[in-house]
Amino acid sequence: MLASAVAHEAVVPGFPEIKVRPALDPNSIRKFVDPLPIPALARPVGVRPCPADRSRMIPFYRLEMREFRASFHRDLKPARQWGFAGAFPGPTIETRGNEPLLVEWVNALPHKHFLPIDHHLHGAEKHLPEVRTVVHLHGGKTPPESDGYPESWITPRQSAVAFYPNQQDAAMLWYHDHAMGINRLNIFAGLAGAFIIRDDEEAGLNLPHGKYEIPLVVCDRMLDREGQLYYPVSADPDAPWIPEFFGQIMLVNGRCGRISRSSREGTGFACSMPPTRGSSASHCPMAGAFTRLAPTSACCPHRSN
Ligand SMILES: [Cu+2]
Repeated sequence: MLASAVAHEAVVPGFPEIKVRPALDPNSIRKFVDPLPIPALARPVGVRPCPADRSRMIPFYRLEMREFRASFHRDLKPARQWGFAGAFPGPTIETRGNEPLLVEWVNALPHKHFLPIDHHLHGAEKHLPEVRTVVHLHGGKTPPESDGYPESWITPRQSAVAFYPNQQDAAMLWYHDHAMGINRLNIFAGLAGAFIIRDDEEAGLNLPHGKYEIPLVVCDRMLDREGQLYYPVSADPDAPWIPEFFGQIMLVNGRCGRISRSSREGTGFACSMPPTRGSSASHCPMAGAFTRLAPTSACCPHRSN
């Protein structure tokens, strides 16, 4: 619906009711100059009794949602973002099937949102706190009380502990905000990260692993010419919600401009812009595809496109 056409005009073709700040022209971004960032691995801060079996001690993680500034490309100014542990994507949580863990999700965000809330939407009414978060593990088989129900939100300076039994097959999942009425904004701001479950069956496939396995978090974002996140709004300031849009910039692990990475051995890792775009639709708040790529030394050694 919307891509480079907005690079030079503040209109969305065919959607005059949507206001768009002058957008960054994706063709103006230098390609292959930034290395591929790899999200940090989350580390447990201790152990706690397992809610399902108090005699068993299980890893306990604590992840703070914080505001931070980081640029999406070396030629762009640092952009205001929200992220787990002050990063987008947040730290990758890695575990094994049937190895339960606990996460304390901490809301350490400001009290004011920096993206446009529509208070007419159900669950985002004016009398409610602006900044509300609750974390859902997408694809996780999670008990109801830890599943991140949209109305189980917490506000700044609150936290909630979630229990993830991980009684499921190996998979790459993702965790993300799920708060009623504003989760499209919270995810757009950066509140998402990867969650990898491993098992023996996956290990038996002998796939590339260790430093040869890189999680990729791919999503579309709309950036303005200053390199700042920009969430388009309707022409009605009282009701800024729009049904959907597609950002003109693709991010891979929080960076744009076709990132590249070479290992010390000189093996190239391919990571180019995906041909499809993710949706930032409010009712379908996918932050993007979560995938893992193997190194490409077999098919295109020493290339980084
Ligand atoms: Cu989800």
